[in-house]
Amino acid sequence: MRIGIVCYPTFGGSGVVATELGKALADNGHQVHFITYSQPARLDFFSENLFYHEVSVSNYPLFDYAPYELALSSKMVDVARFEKLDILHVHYAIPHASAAFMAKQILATYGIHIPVVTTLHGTDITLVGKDLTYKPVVTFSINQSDGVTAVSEDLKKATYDHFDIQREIRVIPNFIDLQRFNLKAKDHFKKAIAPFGERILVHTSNFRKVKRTQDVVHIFKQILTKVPAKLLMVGDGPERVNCEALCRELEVCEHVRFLGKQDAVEEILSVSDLFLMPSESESFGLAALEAMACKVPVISSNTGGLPELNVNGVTGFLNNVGDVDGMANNAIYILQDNQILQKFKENAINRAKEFDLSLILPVYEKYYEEVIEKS
Ligand code: GMT
Repeated sequence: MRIGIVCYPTFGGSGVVATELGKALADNGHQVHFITYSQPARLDFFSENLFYHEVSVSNYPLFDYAPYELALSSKMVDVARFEKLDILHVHYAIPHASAAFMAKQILATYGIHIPVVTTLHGTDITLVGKDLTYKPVVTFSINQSDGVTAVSEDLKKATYDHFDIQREIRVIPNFIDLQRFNLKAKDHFKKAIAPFGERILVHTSNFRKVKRTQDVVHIFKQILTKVPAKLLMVGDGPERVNCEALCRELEVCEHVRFLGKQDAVEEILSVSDLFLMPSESESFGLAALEAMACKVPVISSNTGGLPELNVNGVTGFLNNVGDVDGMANNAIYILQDNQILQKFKENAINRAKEFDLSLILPVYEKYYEEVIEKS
């Protein structure tokens, strides 16, 4: 197939999933055309089946806001026509699904029919999408897509609950490339971070409010009272500065390292003992799956799609959002005993294997075929 993929080319989960899917499809012999405003973060190599088309938005003094969506639709039309795409797959509804709808209408005037698949990732539904500013357009463009997928059962349910959706939403969970995410021998790094064999906790995110990153610091403070430990904070975003201030206030700075945005997250996860994800909402929790693939159990909130990934008492624990004490106690339970920790680590990696790319890729391929045939 010739597949067009539209996504946010950033470190965000939806962009990562889109890029990894495109790479895997290309490896499987499909021709994949990425249409984004800059080179996706994990698309930094050459492959004969991969193409990248940059959307550039020309500005004009009249525009307070440059019309990105129009530039994107125009680029989709151009790529679909000249690369003879069979299908367009857009990740994250806003504004990709409506831009695709517009492109589809324009392509029809050239006698070209191209089916559109929209994958819902989370905040496009649970946060931004249901904001009245966007809701009518999001509802319309989901209904107009030829295929709609959601990354968890919970996100599917949230979409039906919050929007008037008339079509089937197929759940295709996120996946992990176990060739890349696996336990790597990084003992020297471990020793540098935790010279006295302290346990290493890790959090990775975009440090937005929805991630409740300050809870991470509070949980860690409690863990420190029982278990010698270090905390690695990976990523960057608006809440980082507040987390740094909280570390000073709680006097835990000497045990916490803010590493900023990192490409080789798997190396950091490889030295870690426990992953903390106390998010307010999380449609899937890709970062938790990445941790599990590197044999790291997860303490997470009991929200959104997280219970579909993190099995309570098996691969980690789930607590209500904001239950810092509960999360700290569960973390201490896992970290205090070597045998318990090892058991949770084994369970985490075994669970991650259920989301292996090789299992999910054919599901997407079959879904594309189904959508093309039906439309
Ligand atoms: O979590 C974010 O803020 C980024 C966001 C995105 O769209 O990139 O992540 C969402 O999509 C990921 C990939 O499907 C999911 O694993 C995340 O759980 C989801 N985030 C939220 O629902 C908050």
